[in-house]
Amino acid sequence: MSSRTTRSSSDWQQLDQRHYLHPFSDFKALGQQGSQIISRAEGIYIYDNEGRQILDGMSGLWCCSLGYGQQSIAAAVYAQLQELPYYNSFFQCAHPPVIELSQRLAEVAPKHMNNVFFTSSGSEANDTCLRLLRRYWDLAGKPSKRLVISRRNAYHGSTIAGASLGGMGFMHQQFETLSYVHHVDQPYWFDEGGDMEPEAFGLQAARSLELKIDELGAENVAAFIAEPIQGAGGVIVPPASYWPEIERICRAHDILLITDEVICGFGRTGEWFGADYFSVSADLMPFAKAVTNGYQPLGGVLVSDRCADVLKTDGGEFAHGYTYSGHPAACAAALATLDILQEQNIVTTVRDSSGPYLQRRWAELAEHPLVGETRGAGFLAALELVSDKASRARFDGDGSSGARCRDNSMAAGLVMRAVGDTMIVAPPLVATHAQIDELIDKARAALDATAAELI
Ligand code: PXG
Repeated sequence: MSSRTTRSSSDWQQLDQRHYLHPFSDFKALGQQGSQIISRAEGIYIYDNEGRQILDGMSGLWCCSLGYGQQSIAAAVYAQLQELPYYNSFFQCAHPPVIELSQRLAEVAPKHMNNVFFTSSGSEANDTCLRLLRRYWDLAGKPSKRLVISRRNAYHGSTIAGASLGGMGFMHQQFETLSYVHHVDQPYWFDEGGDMEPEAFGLQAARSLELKIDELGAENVAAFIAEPIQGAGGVIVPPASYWPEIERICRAHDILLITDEVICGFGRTGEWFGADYFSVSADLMPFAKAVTNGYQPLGGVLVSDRCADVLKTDGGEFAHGYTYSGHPAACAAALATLDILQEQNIVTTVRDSSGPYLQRRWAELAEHPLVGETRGAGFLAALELVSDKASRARFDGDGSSGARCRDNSMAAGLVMRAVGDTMIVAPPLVATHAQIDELIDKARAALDATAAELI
């Protein structure tokens, strides 16, 4: 065993505090508290440095959909590293794994999407969308279409473009956002729907897009971008009225529709993509995360024939690309991931069996005194912590109840994430019914412990 795995947790914590700047962290608070050291993982469980087993209710960070210990993915990466560890696709070159993966992705994508541009992350995929949009509308003879509309409380990554497209105010405060990105309402009925019926609220939220298009002028708007189900924003499943109206508005005003599939893609909803789940037709679909089961950093953009035909036939260089666009080892990981998803019928199992089971069991938590609503789709689920069910009132409104519940959940042996006072899970798609029962038992234990502290 290497020295890397034999240090004590406190040694790791001290070194960590001294040298490592964590993503999205309050460095000072983390330094005082010490980070939790996760040392290994197997199946749907992670293990901390003391060997304690924790059910990973978040699939890593929404990416390890097939769980851990998938030997065929590891082996495919290793074999690829030996055969051709790196070569680029610039200067008229290509290599077998990137070509094969492009074809395999076209197979699982909606029929009208047959081309793909690769990146190494979801953020870069969204940057790529902005570059594709501009190029497309220039070539299509409508160069004034340059504005992009997104939503409040969206998450589209943390590069300047990704974070500008995102609608997180606390992120916007820390940098200069892109001036050509605008934000409209989100379809978050529980927090913002007031006395409206969910379906009427869904229509109203969708129509905030049309109002914004009217304000900006359709001739100036390139695209609307949205997560089919907001993930980091709190697993916000829109009312059924929302997506058909969004699609109608985009088509009526000739505005391209981008569904950000970074979380919803590759079976998370029980369909291959979130756009399939809501039966909407997107023009661009950025993806990342579960495409490699999180085993290698890979993202990309699936491009509709409408856009690809213009880019390919109207010619000229698309001046965009990354050193690691289509990295062979990342492509090998994605191919092995697709093999498992397809050979083991994971997506249809989530749609027909394990997804409905998770949703049924999760909905039982709605009876808990702290829970104002449960919701979900496929292997995504959320619940709202409230002090009063009828009025949907929060305890403190500062997210502290959520943080307590998250800590109690970890103590109960379950990774459950808090987004403010919304608790969310996105467990590995391979979880069995018995493991779903275990997740529910642990979530209930976390709620009970939180209730004991709050009530
Ligand atoms: N789009 C969506 C919808 C995402 O959820 C990104 C783009 C960016 O992907 P990269 O690979 O650049 O991180 C994401 C990422 C959270 C959390 O706290 C969610 C993400 C990332 C980090 C934290 O839920 N999603």
